[in-house]
Amino acid sequence: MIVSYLIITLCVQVSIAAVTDGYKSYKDYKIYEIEGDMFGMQKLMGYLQKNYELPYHSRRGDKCLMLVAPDLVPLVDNMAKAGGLTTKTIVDDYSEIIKIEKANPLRSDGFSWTAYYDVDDIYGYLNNMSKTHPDSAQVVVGGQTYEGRQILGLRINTPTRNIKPVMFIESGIHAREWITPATTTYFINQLLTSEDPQIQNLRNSFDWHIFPTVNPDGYHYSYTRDRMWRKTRSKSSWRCYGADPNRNWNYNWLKHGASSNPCDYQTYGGSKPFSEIETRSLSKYITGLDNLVGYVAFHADAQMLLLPYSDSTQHTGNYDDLKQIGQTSLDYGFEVNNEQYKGPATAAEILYKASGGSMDWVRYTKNTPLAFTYELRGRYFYWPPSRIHEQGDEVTQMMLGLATEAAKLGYY
Ligand code: 0X9
Ligand code: ZN
Repeated sequence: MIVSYLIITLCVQVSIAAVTDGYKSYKDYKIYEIEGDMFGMQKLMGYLQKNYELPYHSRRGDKCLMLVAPDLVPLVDNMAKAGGLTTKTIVDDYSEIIKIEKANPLRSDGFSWTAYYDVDDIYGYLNNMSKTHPDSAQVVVGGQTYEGRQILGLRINTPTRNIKPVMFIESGIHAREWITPATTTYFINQLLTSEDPQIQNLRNSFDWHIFPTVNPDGYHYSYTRDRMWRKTRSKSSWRCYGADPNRNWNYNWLKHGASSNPCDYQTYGGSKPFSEIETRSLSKYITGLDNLVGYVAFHADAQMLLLPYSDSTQHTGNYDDLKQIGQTSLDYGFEVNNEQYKGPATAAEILYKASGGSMDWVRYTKNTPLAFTYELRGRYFYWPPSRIHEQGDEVTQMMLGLATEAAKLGYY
């Protein structure tokens, strides 16, 4: 009784300390790298997850990265010591990282790839591109959001007599994965302005439907209120908000790696499949696409290429082809920055089991042959704005590799 009272008091104090004027500054929050005994690690993580809201934690191999509130530091230090674990401070004050990301938000010459922008600026960029390339690019509405926004994308379909295969790109479904909308607009820019004949050929080969931010409410909230926000912004209970839009699709909903607790900060699957207007409306848009040959989702930051199905280690249908196409895609990407991605493999094989995701629903309901999820690079969702172009070039080449190998195997 006394212990739980203390825990509740501590939790309340943690949230009060961190939020000023509705903006969560993450002042003095630390990124800890915790290493050591597996049993001790499980105990520590289990305890923290049960009793506190951890805004971020990620496990890679035997190391764990965690964002620790200043009030929690003594507790984590003590528990780690008792469990035979070592802790190392990677970032002393996470608010400094957020400041770097927000520096120089709008350049006088308009949109760029040396800064991160809020939704309206991203949408402004899409509108500009449709105006400057009226014959080939058109703004499309993929769906609606809880807060009344539209999910806007750019359809790039250069005029030809033939009907082209459709390639869909979904980005930013997780609000805090900022590198994904930035990389996606970079890719759009490459498709529309590159003088490289291979990229021009890539542009002309498909009817592209590209959505840089399919969770714009969440992204705006992450941009203006809470950098670590991942979900949508619907009201899910009397005091909690949002569902994980990559756990809300109607395929094996809530079976693996999803929470049924509306207050879960990370993976609440929603009250029912497609409870979120974002996933519901976007799924209708996708249902209406004839000739959908490819569905590509961009996430961050596990540096992997994932294949369907995310909650299974079984190899489905054209798995061998997907593996070959995915490997070529990664090889093309590697040429740019010598960066190695894990996979291609299912999430269940190399990350964790997760049901209710978009790629799996699309693959299952539309039997879309080319279905991929790219986990881009970064750490604790941070990627320096001055280096967005690195991942932009990498992804452009990855898409070229994907298309090249898929063509070789006769997919279009
Ligand atoms: O958990 C996720 O949704 C993805 N990882 S992330 O760290 N970006 O949150 C993995 C997605 C795997 N794909 C599907 N579940 N469809
Ligand atoms: Zn994600």
